[in-house]
Amino acid sequence: MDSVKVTVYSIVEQTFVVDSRSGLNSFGGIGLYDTEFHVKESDSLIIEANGGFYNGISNVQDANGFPGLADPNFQPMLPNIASNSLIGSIGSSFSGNALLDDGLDIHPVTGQTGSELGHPGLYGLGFVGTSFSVRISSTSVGKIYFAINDSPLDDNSGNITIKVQKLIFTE
Ligand SMILES: [Ca+2]
Repeated sequence: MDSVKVTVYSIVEQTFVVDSRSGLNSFGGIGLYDTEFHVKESDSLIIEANGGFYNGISNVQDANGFPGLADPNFQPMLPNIASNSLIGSIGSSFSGNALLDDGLDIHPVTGQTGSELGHPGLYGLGFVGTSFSVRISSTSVGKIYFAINDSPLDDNSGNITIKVQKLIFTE
């Protein structure tokens, strides 16, 4: 008799309203947004972000931010990632624990990768944007933090609504 492999998982879902001033104090922010949402090895993490905000100069349509790097005079937390985008990490250190999508991050309008746009990493390590997914590895477990990759942050207004799901596999 043939055996059938069945994958069983449960879903934990939570929604966060993240202030567009979220980010390190040294960038004018009110602090990183601490979700208190934990992930462990082999969980699948799925993030969807909705809404835009005002960055002090112009409206940012959505969490993908602007398709380019920031003005060198206003370097955000992750200068090689799209400015005004939603960024994330597991743990509060973005330098060591920035989230990396396991899909091919592409420009939301043109479909080009960061490399094709001449900015390797533009949609890479740390970039969450409007849509993100990853299977958690043993080296990245803990709490999820968010920030907006803008500088300064203190002239921003508005919130982004972020739905975070984890799929917990039980075999
Ligand atoms: Ca700003």
